[in-house]
Amino acid sequence: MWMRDRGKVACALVGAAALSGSASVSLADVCGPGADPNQVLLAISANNGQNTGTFEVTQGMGQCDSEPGVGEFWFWSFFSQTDPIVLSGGGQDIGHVTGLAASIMADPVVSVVYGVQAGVLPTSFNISSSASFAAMTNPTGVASASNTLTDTVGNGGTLTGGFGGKSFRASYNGTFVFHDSEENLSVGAFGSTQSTDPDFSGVITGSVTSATATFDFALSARDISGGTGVFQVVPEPATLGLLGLAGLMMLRRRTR
Ligand SMILES: [Ca+2]
Repeated sequence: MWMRDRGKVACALVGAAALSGSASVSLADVCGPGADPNQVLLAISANNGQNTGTFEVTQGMGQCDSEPGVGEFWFWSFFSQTDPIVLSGGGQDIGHVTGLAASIMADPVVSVVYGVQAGVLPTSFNISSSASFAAMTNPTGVASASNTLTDTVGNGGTLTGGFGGKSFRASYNGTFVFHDSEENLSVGAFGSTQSTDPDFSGVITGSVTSATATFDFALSARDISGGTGVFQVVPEPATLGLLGLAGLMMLRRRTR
């Protein structure tokens, strides 16, 4: 599972490098010498209508690293089917987390990966990762996500998005919505299904200083959902991105 996660991180890194040409935005708040180890960079909460359980990942729990041509990035991950993170509150076992990961890359890119199981009651989950960075003017946003629903009980299942029928949101500067995606899901007995909403990109007019990737959904009792969401904010000019992509393709050809 660790290797799979590393693969996802590597894919996102390559995507980021291709789109932006070069890593040009510093992650001073995330990986710089003044970064606060207590800063929460990833949070998950579960609510069953009676109680709420939360788990937070601070900067200090993860690692900063850098790779040539990509720049610096922070990441943290957890995967365990047998020993999940239990989200509890008010003496209740509200939901389980079997997988959770986040990475924040220069340029910047914010991504979250999750695997959760609802408790004995229908459970609402919120999983969110956020990063701030030096202001960018009129950048291009790229939102990409996918998630799944599996019924484990044999009574069918539903996943209902918390953003007006969508379960993933890419937002910036705190509360400004860039794009919502990933439709409501439903399955029959022991069924499994996956969201099909396409990726989305577009120019964000004005100054952008933070990016947030959030999943929010209600999940039927004891059922399972997993997903990946990525929000990239690519500095202009966009032509640099095309040149970067072309350069990467040429580099790949040369190395074959
Ligand atoms: Ca079910």
